Amino acid sequence: MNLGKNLLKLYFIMGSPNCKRNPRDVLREAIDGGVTLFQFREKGEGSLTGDAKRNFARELQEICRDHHVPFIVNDDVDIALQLDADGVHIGQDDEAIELVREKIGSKILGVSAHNVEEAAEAVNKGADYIGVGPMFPTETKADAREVQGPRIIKELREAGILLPIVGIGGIQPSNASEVIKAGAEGVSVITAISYASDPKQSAQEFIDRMKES
Ligand code: TZP
Ligand code: MG
Repeated sequence: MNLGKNLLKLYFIMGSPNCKRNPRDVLREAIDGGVTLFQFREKGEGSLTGDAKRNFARELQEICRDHHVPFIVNDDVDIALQLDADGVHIGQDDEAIELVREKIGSKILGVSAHNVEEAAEAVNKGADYIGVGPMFPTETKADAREVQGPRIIKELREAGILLPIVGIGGIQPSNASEVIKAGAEGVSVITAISYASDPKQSAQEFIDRMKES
């Protein structure tokens, strides 16, 4: 699928463990501030499973639908298909890329990549975009790899990777433009928005600061 030019610009990722307030309100406010794409990532301590996970996903999907923001599901291809989500994001330890592509047809497929080899494989196997990180130190993902910095995005571009890229990990309004300048189409953000006292204002700040780059 050819992703719209600005679809990846401000890619908000969230699950219930990432929120100190009602996640539905956090998502609505973040969208009001300018989020362009949303990923449901229900992971970590206290995360929902089974029917509760699916029902919660459906609620967030409806909020996205009401605001015309595409809804992506992390890892869980079954839920994505049951809900007719707009896409799926998988990591290197999840199901094989080609298998997921086969299951989801033309839905959006995002793949996490950490080096040129993984990025090239994602391109060859039909990913629509790649997520690259961690850009900066983060406490949100317990098993995050070593910080790579925006430099890795520049390296991927220099190696001929043309697929849309989003940076991830420790991204704040203050460092987002470094990621864009390195060659990314957008930034993926969890806590800088989900923990913000004012998610709308945080999202707006991201958009404003990225205009400068
Ligand atoms: N993958 C690499 S870092 C990360 C994920 C899911 C966590 C990003 O969260 P935050 O709060 O934006 O640093
Ligand atoms: Mg995964």
